[in-house]
Amino acid sequence: MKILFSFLLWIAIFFPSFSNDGYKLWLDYQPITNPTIKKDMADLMSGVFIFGEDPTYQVIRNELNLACQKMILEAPTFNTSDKTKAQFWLGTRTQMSQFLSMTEQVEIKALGEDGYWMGPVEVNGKTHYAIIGNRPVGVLYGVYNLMKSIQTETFDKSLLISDYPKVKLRMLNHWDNLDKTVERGYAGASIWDWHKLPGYVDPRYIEYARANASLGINAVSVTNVNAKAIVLTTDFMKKVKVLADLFRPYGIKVFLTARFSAPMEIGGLETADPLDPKVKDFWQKKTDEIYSYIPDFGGFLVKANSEGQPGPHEYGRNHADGANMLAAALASHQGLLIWRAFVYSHEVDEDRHKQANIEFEPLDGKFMNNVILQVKNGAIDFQPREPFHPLFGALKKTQVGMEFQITQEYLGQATQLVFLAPMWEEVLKSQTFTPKANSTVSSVIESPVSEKAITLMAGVSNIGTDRNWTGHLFGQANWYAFGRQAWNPEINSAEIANEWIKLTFGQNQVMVEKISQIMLQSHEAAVDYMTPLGLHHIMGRSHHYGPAPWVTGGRADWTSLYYHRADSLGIGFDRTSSGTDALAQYASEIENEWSDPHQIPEKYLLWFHHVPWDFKLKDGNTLWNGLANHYDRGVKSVREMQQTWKSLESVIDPERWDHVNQLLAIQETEAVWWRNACLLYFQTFSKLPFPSEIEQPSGDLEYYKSLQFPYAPGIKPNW
Ligand code: GCW
Repeated sequence: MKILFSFLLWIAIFFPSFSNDGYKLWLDYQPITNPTIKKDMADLMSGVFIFGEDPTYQVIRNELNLACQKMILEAPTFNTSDKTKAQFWLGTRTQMSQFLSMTEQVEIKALGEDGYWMGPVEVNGKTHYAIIGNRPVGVLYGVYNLMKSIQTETFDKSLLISDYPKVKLRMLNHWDNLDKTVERGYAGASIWDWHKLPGYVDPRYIEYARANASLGINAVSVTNVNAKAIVLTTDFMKKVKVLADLFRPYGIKVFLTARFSAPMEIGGLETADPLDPKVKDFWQKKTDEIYSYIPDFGGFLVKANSEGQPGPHEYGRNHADGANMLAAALASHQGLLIWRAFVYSHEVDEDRHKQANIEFEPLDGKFMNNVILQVKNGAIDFQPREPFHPLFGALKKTQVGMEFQITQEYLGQATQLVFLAPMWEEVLKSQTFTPKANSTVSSVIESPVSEKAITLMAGVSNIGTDRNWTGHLFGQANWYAFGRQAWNPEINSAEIANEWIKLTFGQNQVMVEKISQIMLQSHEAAVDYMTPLGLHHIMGRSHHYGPAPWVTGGRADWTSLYYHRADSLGIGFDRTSSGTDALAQYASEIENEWSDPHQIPEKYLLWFHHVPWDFKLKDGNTLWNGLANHYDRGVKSVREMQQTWKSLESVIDPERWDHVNQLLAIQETEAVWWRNACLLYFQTFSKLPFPSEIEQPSGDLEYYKSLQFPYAPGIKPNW
């Protein structure tokens, strides 16, 4: 048997030709080649003792079994009787207290409910390697960290490591509809099979839970924020209960989206007025019923009075009235109410950038303490690059959580490789100057505003039924990055890329560096060929696929012209005091600097200023030439990514190599399309020639305008 295993191992190492469809994500547990790490792992696994019983410990056993058999081709030995003989101890602080010094206990306790401590523990002259948490789930997180360090060959058994998440709720938001379509989903259908639940449990649910737990993701809302009331019916609760029971040992809580008008749609009431006693009663009973099925139900996520979703405004009430009514129903169960700040009204003719602040600033301090206001990273809508949302910092007495979008609605969907960690890092590191002088967006989301407040980072999922989960293999890196940044918003993108690449493709150093280079240049490249210098919202109508800066007609703030405002004099949206004055919503330090077109970081120039075509950029170029250079640079950068990938053909298995290679070819075509379409269109206003140093945009503007995409994925039904 051993000989056969060694033979297979040899083949696996020397022939990358084994096919790999990406299904196993970053938990593929390839055989370990480094002899020291392999020996250390084998030693540890020769005697494993788990203190006590808990469903999460069964998850740990399963994971160790799987990982060992794949990485060292041997199953671990679980010692159930004599802990002193075991090399490897796992348990909670209380379970292991008699073996820990006072100082160690204090130190571990300080790591909080999800933290873990791992390293050598001396007991009666014998050294055991221990992973200790305050709860079993902390131990599980430690186990995943151990597996990561073994796979990436960084494990050092003499090191003491402790870690804890900086954000309490690390959550995926699925925009999955009940009929298996996914709004803005590009990776196939929804993984939730509501029709077959509760009877049929797809094995994929467990793989999903493992992947999330390995990153520390501890909450998921499984239904679309454009919600259906049926989600709150008894039959549906029975289905959700199955998922909640499955996810519990992985430390994951389930949330549902609540449709504000549910009291009318499924409760037989004539109103959904949040101050009406019958409405309150409906929600209280519904909530109690959910908790009778799912005792640790997370709570509700609500989109109200936004893009046609019902909400408290219908009854002359404000967002706090609506949120607090639901929060009150959840409070006795320790449930949370997550209210989205992505609101903009159909009636109000106001710069969309300003609307959330206009609605929520007056309500600061009026929300119950189990309410979290979930704010998108920027004020418009997940554009390729946005300045941070002015609500971060503006609200001082309301808990604000971050909403990032992992699915690439505006960033190439599933045909483009765009690593999002650098974009999120840029937002998280932005200085807000409020509530404190040295505040950053990450410090705002990491800090609870009151003793009971819960901090939150949410990401709109990019997961679907595609065999590799995310459509584009590199979409997995964005799921991974989200989890890592939710755990620690201060982590840098290069570190995340490095980890993910090693877990996904192995340890070949040259390969790791090359893939890292591709990933780290990809976001800037996309911004360059899509929306450089602060341009935004110039994509195709409704499906949001490809360039369409010419979109006009219909609701103004759904058009492209509304945002770029190109004319014969110049281009850009004046949001200074001479325009819509959206800049006034930021701290004065920012307002002052960004109000000056010569001082504002150029990446935000056209977001806040309408400037003439001959405006001088910092490098001496005119705006027109600079714009053209950016578009062209983006295309060149994609070609570089393509070449780098091609150079890796011999070191990556053909299945994944070819998959990415084909998609990079599409990305190159799409980048050229963006550049040509946008530059040819903007030239109709600037009337200027393209700079000679760029590849001259070719093609016919009318042709680009005529393109239709009736099969583009991810469109909301009736949208
Ligand atoms: O980004 C926009 C999307 C809508 C989405 C909305 C939201 C769920 O185009 O599809 O609806 O944002 O965040 O609510």
